[in-house]
Amino acid sequence: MKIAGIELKNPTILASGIMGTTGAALARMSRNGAGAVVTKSIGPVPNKGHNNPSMVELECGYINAMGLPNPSYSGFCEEIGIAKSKTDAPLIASIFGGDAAEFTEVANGLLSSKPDCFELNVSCPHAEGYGASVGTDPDLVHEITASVVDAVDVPVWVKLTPNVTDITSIGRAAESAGASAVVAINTVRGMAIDIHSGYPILGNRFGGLSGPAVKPVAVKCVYDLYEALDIPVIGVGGITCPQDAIEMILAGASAVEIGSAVHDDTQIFETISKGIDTYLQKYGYSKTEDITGLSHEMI
Ligand code: RRO
Repeated sequence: MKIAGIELKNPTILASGIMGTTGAALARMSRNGAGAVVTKSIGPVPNKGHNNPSMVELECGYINAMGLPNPSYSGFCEEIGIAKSKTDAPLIASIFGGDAAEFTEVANGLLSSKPDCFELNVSCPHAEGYGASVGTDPDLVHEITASVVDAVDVPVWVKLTPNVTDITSIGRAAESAGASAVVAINTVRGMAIDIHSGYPILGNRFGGLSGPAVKPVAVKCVYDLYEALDIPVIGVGGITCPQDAIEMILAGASAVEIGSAVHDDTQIFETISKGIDTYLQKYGYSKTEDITGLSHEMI
């Protein structure tokens, strides 16, 4: 299936996160059935990230403040090369920066490793100067997206933050700047406190919530973006089983990304793509596109 400029093996994609930190891990996820894989976000300079604990499991999902750890674009090119040599699944490079010039520098710096697509991370909820502070400003999102689209000859997707009043205004900014798709959502800003010590549990004190708790937030964002935009929406947030993926597709997703659930089951891509096929057959549809956004007709 061709979506937003790339040929996916199936509609399940590894979301950006720690499973995308090395070429070997990316290749393993693709061997486990991912239709495409997204790298951990790569920035302009090497960064060791926030202090531990940086990721903690809660009852309802995970909370993290990894703090954008990465070896910079020059350090990561080799990992992309390794991933690409071990698999034929499309590789999507997630990148971040503080402004259009930095995003474009990172994209240009990765071009020699030939990623199939770029995903612009303008949405990390706990990154000073990066992330959500960038992705809540439609003018900045437009400028960043336009600059990267102009610099590269592969599709550019933009990953949006739910930590805004109106996600569609940010989606429209990305679309009008030439994005091939928007990806919704990055994590929801949150916090957890240890009641015995009184300390916030994350080294950074607050962070981004993912997993089942955020699924209804993601479904609403995908639903609204599908209504507002003409480019594909990639749905991500709390998908743990085929039913969750189907719900996201009915809301308007052309494909889904899976992040937190991979930590519990690295075979989840195959389970979910087979489950989607079973659902399509049961209700007499031939492809995922036939049910994308179907819930919008139910009025
Ligand atoms: O590295 C992180 O702390 C991180 C990133 Br870049 C992101 O986009 N979302 C998130 O929850 N954590």
